[in-house]
Amino acid sequence: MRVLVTGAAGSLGRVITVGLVELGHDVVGLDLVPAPEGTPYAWHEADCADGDAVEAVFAAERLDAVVHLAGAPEELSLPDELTSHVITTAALLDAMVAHRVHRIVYASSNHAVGRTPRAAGELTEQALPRPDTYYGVAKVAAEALLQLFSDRHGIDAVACRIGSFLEQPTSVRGLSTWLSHGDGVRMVEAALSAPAPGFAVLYGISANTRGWWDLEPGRRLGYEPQDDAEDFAGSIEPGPDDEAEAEFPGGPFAMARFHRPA
Ligand code: 15L
Repeated sequence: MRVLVTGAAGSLGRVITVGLVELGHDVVGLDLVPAPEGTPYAWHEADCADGDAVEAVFAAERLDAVVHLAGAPEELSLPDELTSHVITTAALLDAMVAHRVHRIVYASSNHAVGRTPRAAGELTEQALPRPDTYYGVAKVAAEALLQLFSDRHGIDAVACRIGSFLEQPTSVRGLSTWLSHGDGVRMVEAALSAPAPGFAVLYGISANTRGWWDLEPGRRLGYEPQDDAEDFAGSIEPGPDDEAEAEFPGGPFAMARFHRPA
């Protein structure tokens, strides 16, 4: 497959692009910044929030799928979040319809449902939107756009509600929410190749012993996580916020200090 990866220079993108190339895909990178030296595949420097710039990329490339990883990974103002996650997703979806590209894999986030009380039980794909921040609100709205374009235009769109994508877990929360680099690649590959998923949601975590997010929706799409954060449990120091962070999936994002006026 020839796959456009947005945010190719970011923390997800740097790993996922390498994994997709190793799996035999033809990658086209897209980012605000120039290609890192020695990048062995095509690259476009553009802002995904600029519809004309996105259209120009699609006009220049023959693409089979999009992996949309671009976006601010932290809490910003509401307008900035909407631009970063919703406007970019809309620009890509418009270009996909215009150029008959039928599949998008989206880096959504656990923060779309980050205020679902843990006491409500396992976090499933049926969880209603329950964001913990404006970042989460924007992820919810981006997922709604994917559903809309799936219904109206038959686009296959897999929203991966990613946990904590890191080389290794760094906190007690991470022992539940970790997504290893290898599993991240496996997750994207499954979401790219699952036959006719329509609009689908999966939880992007590894097979963590302490996980409490449903892995079944991912398994149905062919995502079989192989790593377990528990292997690192012995090296994690307890932190002062562990208990509070365990109350909601969003952990620190769900806590009071992340609140700001709209
Ligand atoms: C995310 O979606 C964020 O982009 C990242 O900064 C972390 O907060 C991560 O989730 C997480 O929940 O650990």
